[in-house]
Amino acid sequence: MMKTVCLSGFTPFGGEKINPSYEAIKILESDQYHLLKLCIPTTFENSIESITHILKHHKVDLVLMVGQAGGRQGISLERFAVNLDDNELADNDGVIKHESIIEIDGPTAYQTDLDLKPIMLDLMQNGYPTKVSNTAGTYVCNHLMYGVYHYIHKHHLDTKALFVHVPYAHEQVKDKSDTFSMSVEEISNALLVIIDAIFK
Ligand code: PCA
Repeated sequence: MMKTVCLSGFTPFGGEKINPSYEAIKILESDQYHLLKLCIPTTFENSIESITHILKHHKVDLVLMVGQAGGRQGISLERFAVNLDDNELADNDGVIKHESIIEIDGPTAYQTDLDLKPIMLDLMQNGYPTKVSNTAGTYVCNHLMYGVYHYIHKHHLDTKALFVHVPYAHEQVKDKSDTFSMSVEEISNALLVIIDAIFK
């Protein structure tokens, strides 16, 4: 049976014109997987629901959530989501959250069940610099990751989930000196390597 993969990226935020997370998903094609692609607004409100709505109506084997982490020097595989929104940067609704709990009845953190090391090794073998990250931050990406893990846990779903942060795309760093970037094509290929590694 063909696996169903829900792929989510975000809209641009923080003054950027593009978000490489969604640009990479847009061009990702595969005849091996059934892909459900989502572009999620970079807002605290309703971001989680964009994915839980899909999980309610489809049997999804993997949710691969992707976000931009400008300044990071490669792909980051996120290990933890914490039950906290806390950021100086407003979301795209203009909302700033300070020390705000995401799920009142949720644990302090969720940890991915996936073994991240083999995924990292496959990415490195394909030439993509990769790290396992122990924090997805406390902005909208962590918010989405936490909410989706909470939903999967609460509903005992047999759905794998991973959050991946990707660096800036080349076109975003033209006015930034000494900032790491990858092409959208490379990021897209790296996402496919991740999906293959998870189902290996
Ligand atoms: N990155 C932000 C939110 C949207 C995105 O692509 C983050 O890391 O929280």
